[in-house]
Amino acid sequence: MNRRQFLGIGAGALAAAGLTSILGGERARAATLAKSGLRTIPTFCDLCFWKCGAVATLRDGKLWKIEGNPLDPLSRGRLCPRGTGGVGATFDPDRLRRPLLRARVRGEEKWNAVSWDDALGYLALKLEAIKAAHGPESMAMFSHGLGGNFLKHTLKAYGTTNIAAPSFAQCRGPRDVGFRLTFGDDPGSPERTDIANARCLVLIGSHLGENMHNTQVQEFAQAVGSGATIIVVDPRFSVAASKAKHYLPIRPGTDTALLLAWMNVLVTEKLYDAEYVGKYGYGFEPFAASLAEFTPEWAYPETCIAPEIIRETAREMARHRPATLVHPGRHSNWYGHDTQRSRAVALLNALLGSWGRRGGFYVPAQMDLPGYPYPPYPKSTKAKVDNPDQRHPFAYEALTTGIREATITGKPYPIKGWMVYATNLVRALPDERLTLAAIQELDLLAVVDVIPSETAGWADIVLPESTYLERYDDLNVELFREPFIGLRQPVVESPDDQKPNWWIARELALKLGLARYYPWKDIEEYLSTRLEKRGYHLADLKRDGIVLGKKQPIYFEDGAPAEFATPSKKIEFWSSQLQQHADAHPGVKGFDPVPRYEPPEPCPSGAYRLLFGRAPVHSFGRTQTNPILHDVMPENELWLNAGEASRLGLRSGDRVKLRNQEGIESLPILLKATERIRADCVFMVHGFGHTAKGLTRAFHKGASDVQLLTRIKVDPLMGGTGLNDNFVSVVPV
Ligand SMILES: Nc1nc2c(c(=O)[nH]1)N[C@H]1C(S)=C(S)[C@@H](COP(=O)(O)OP(=O)(O)OC[C@H]3O[C@@H](n4cnc5c(=O)[nH]c(N)nc54)[C@H](O)[C@@H]3O)O[C@H]1N2
Ligand SMILES: Nc1nc2c(c(=O)[nH]1)N[C@H]1C(S)=C(S)[C@@H](COP(=O)(O)OP(=O)(O)OC[C@H]3O[C@@H](n4cnc5c(=O)[nH]c(N)nc54)[C@H](O)[C@@H]3O)O[C@H]1N2
Ligand code: SF4
Ligand SMILES: [Mo]
Repeated sequence: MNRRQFLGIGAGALAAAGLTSILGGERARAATLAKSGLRTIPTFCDLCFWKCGAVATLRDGKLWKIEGNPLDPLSRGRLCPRGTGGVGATFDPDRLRRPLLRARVRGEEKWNAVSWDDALGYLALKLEAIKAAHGPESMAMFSHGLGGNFLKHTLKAYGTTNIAAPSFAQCRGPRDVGFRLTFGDDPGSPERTDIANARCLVLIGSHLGENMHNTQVQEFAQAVGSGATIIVVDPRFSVAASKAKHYLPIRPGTDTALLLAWMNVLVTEKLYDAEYVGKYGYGFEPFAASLAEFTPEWAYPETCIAPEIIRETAREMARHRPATLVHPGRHSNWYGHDTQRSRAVALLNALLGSWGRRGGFYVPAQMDLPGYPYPPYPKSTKAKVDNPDQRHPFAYEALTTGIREATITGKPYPIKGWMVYATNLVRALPDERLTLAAIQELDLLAVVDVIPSETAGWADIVLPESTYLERYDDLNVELFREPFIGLRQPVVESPDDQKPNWWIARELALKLGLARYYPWKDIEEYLSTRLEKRGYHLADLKRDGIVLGKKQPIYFEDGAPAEFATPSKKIEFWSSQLQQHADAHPGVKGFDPVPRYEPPEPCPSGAYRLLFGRAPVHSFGRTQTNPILHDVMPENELWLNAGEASRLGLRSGDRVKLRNQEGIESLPILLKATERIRADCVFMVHGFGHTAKGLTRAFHKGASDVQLLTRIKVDPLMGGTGLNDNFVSVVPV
């Protein structure tokens, strides 16, 4: 496949990367600092999943600050605001401090502190009981991020295959499936977007600058600085829109109509990259014919984007091709037919010839570092529970919401235990009511977290983890422009009785009689074993935080392999896989081999479509208690069009509540009356409105979008949960 693996060769590779001088400078700087009582320790950030290389500075043995590691290609020496505020996680007074067992009723948030031995002993007993009564598959695990690797290993060794993360069905799943159907590979994480070299960048609801994924934001600034044309499509005038030459305030949910019309212009005006399409394309002729009806005039009443603007922006994209990058987005679960929208984004890029080209999508590489040689996991006789009968045939990762459904219904077989690592399920999955209903069916809910989240509040057992600045984690073997390995290592000690995930996972395995799955004694031994296999040394990574591999050609024009892992081995303008599925299941909707437009549900009168997104200083619902980040943004606001606000007699600074289509009300939220949003929708930053009592700083500050997202549109192809068909009225408080 396209996942190119290379043997990186330490010093030689560094010289090739031109980084030896930075490396020397960094080592000299560390030596100078040491003389003045300052000590620097490299690691990588965990305030989100971008995993930026960082350097922490200790002053008199105490954690002082954290900055980017200049050697690291992701951060290039600079962290985003969240990463910089990361030190706050270590002295957050709301932190979990010791293992807790539920005192009485679930959800009451009353606990008894116990020893680790008792906590893990209890957990092991519960796991054994579930296995004995229902089989190990009835224990499910939810996990988000690298830190879950060891616990997943323990649970697989115990015998379950039901392991899921919200990053698929609630995040990038539709995008990845849409791109895989088209190019045979997905945009990846970190995305393989060559934003820095784009001459034209098209952002469709990718709100870079609010969405703070560091490398992308830095490259976005570079692209703006070098005069690239920016085209932003968003119902809200985002930060990115403020940098755009063309801002298209689209009617929410109509992006596929715009994409089809853009492609119609490129094809009818013969502006597409005919050579590229001829060389790599499959099924272009019928695809081109299918576009005929989707003229800019057809798209106008759907999108509210005038035909001349659609033509002008299409021509502008063509002028800069192949260095025109139509960003694939990331959180792509919007309206329930999102894989098809993402396929349209992929096809537009294919017409522009940007996949595999400079200024488009580069071809990433990864260091060849094998996993630890563990014994094979026990074989399960049961299929995974989340996607019975493959009803979503293109889901290639497990569906969190599928496991939740099986937990509620007991079908295809019962799920009796949840192990939850670093995901706040109650707030990450839409329709909180269903998550709580599922929890009622469990014999065991175990949560590993750093703060007493909403999900921890419902748990039978809560295990306090050391923060990322207090622990080792698994290695980050990144698939990126230049291959590299990053190390997370402890910078300070945990203040109380918190433990790192690897320790928890290993101790639990020992209690379950699974010692043979943990041949290593501690994490350093594990890391060394993996590294030494390819001639790297833990000591080098501890000193530099990173080892870089050899740069390889990353564009087709420079010799990167142009391979497409689709059935035709080409870029599929006409999807043979979707065709096959449609043929086998006549009458089943949504599997058209070329994207079709499905209009969104109309907005009821007097109501607004609820949209949500990110703020630069917060990550989801995980940073609101961080003292530093809380101070910068203590609560969220409701963006409402200024005209609508004045019609309702409301002004900025008023407190309002939102009431959704089912009458569910939010907590009070501050109003922001603004011209920066269309009149048919409202917007809020996700992650606020905490209701867990232990989150004292964040408790009842702002409102939660999740509580209002009770109508879910499921993507037939891959089971993603479209969340943008919820409508709210604004009620003064
Ligand atoms: N309504 C709505 N739902 C959404 C989204 C949205 O925008 N709106 N976004 C979706 C997207 S794109 C995603 S990716 C998912 C994200 O969903 P999640 O990954 O569930 O994100 P969080 O809600 O921040 O939950 C992370 C949890 O991990 C805990 N945590 C933080 N650091 C550590 C640590 O070091 N160790 C451990 N053990 N725990 C830690 C936090 O305290 C928090 O409880 O949510 C999805 N769901
Ligand atoms: N600061 C910060 N940065 C983050 C994160 C974080 O928690 N905090 N989380 C990271 C993660 S895991 C993810 S998945 C990404 C998510 O970030 P992105 O993938 O960039 O975007 P979304 O959250 O889906 O989209 C929000 C934007 O889409 C617009 N929008 C809503 N509906 C429509 C529509 O119908 N059409 C169009 N064209 N636009 C629409 C909204 O107005 C908003 O500007 O952010 C990442 N970066
Ligand atoms: S993007 Fe920001 S929060 Fe995420 S890893 Fe990088 S510095 Fe940390
Ligand atoms: Mo995400």
